[in-house]
Amino acid sequence: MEDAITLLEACTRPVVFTGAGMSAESGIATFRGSSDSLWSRFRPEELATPAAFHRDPALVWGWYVYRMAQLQSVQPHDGHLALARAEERWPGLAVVTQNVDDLHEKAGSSRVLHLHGELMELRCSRCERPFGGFELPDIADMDAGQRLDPPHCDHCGGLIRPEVVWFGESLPTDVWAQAQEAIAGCDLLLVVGTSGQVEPAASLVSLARAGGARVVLIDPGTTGHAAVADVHLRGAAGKELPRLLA
Ligand code: BV8
Ligand code: ZN
Repeated sequence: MEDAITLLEACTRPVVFTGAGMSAESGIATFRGSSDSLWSRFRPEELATPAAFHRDPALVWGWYVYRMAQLQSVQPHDGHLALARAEERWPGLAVVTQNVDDLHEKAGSSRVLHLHGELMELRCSRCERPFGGFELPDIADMDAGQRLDPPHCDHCGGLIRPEVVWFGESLPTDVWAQAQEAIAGCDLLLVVGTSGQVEPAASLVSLARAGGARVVLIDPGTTGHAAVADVHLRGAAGKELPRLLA
């Protein structure tokens, strides 16, 4: 731990890079690994793709409504709060996240870059107009596999979808450019809770290394990123971040 603390104390331009493991202790299942993971019931290719939505909109929309409803009942944990407080030490601290939940914002982080979009933002799948006013059901009345017909756009009648990046879709160009710029210029990348299996997000760690940054990894498991980390804190985000950033 002291190595990681020494590295943090020496850095002036850190950036944080988070994945689904960052939300695990708030009660949101990770994508891979854990038994109750979101993917254990459904494979990513089945749900998080344009083809899946086209083939079975009710299954895909029902899964996202379940995840949106779940988000209403979860809170950021001490790790999110520690990252938000770290802005006092590093004003403008960028949190580059693969997560589509709003837990970093709820904890108070003010510069969050969502590489894979945001679950609570809805838009028309045809004319791309933003869609507001969707009445979320209570999570208690739902089950993860429930099928629900998506609403229709009141402008063109297209099906409404979440503003998330599906497999095979490009990342939002402005967010991707900002993330690359922040990470290429950082002197320490704090990588928290990502298996490093999804591209191009995972390539950001090598981008940091290429820019000469040190890499501190927080993950109870081993991941591809462990091979390039200067320090690997093998613990949970909710425990390690408050200790590291105290
Ligand atoms: C793109 C939003 C190109 C949706 C997500 C074939 C066809 C098409 C593309 C591809 C292909 N083959 C490969 C690709 C590229 C593809 C890809 O990478 N596929 C993978 C599966 C091989 N990527 C894409 O398609 C991307 N787009 O390439 O576009 C293109 C270019 C030009 C023009 C057109 C297209 C888009 C990828 C984005 C997909 N969307 N999410 C939704 O959420 O429903 S990805 C999804 O996985 C989430 O965003 C998630 O964050 C992300 C990555 O997973 P992780 O965050 O790493 O989470 P995971 O569960 O895997 O790991 C959790 C980790 O936490 C573990 O290490 C665990 O040990 C740890 N942990 C657990 N508990 C804790 C913890 N750590 C700390 N504390 C704890 N308590
Ligand atoms: Zn429309």
